[in-house]
Amino acid sequence: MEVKNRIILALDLQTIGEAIEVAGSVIEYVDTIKIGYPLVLAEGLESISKVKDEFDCRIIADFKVADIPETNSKIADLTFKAGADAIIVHGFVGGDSLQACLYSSEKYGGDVFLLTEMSHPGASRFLRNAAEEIAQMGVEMGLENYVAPSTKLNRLKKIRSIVGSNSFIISPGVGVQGGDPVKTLEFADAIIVGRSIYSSKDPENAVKSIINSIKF
Ligand code: OMP
Repeated sequence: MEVKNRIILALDLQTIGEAIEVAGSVIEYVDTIKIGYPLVLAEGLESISKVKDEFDCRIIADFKVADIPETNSKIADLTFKAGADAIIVHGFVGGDSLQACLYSSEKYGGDVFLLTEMSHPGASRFLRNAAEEIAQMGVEMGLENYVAPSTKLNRLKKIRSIVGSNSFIISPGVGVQGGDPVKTLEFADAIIVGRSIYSSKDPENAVKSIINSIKF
């Protein structure tokens, strides 16, 4: 996978109008947009195809899928049918639940991103203890795509060492949560950025300054 400028826009807005406006102002620099619950619960699953059709971009559906295999399968099928190119799936529910999403992704020609450790402080209590095993499970199941935190560089580095240099890691937490784009990209292939772009008075300028900061 190749992500333009190594930046994924997290479009966590709650109206399709604002979402289209923000995406439109940065689409020259971004070809991959992450859409999750804020937009989909507010405006419907069709938000995915609305954004995709408007900008002809890659959509990663961030539904952090974490259910029994049968339900995971339904969620993933509906997500890919709605036009998503990829879906983010939790690993802590186990290999059978992850496998259900993988089957769905194969059916629809989409990708699965396996979420390992998370970027917020509270993730240290439970998820940290399982993150390395989750990443290892991903490797054993042939996963190519992973999510790991920019706010915990030592953990991101560890996850990279487990999944290997040929895997693709996208990393959230850059900006408002405290992650640094340059340091993150030492270990990740692309950064996920939300509020630093969409809450900025000038989203285009915000993206441009991130791009300038990561050019080296
Ligand atoms: P900002 O903090 O506004 O840049 O947004 C970060 C985005 O990444 C949000 O959409 C979060 O839901 C998402 N995210 C995390 O912040 N931390 C994680 O550990 C995982 C995700 C994610 O899976 O995308």
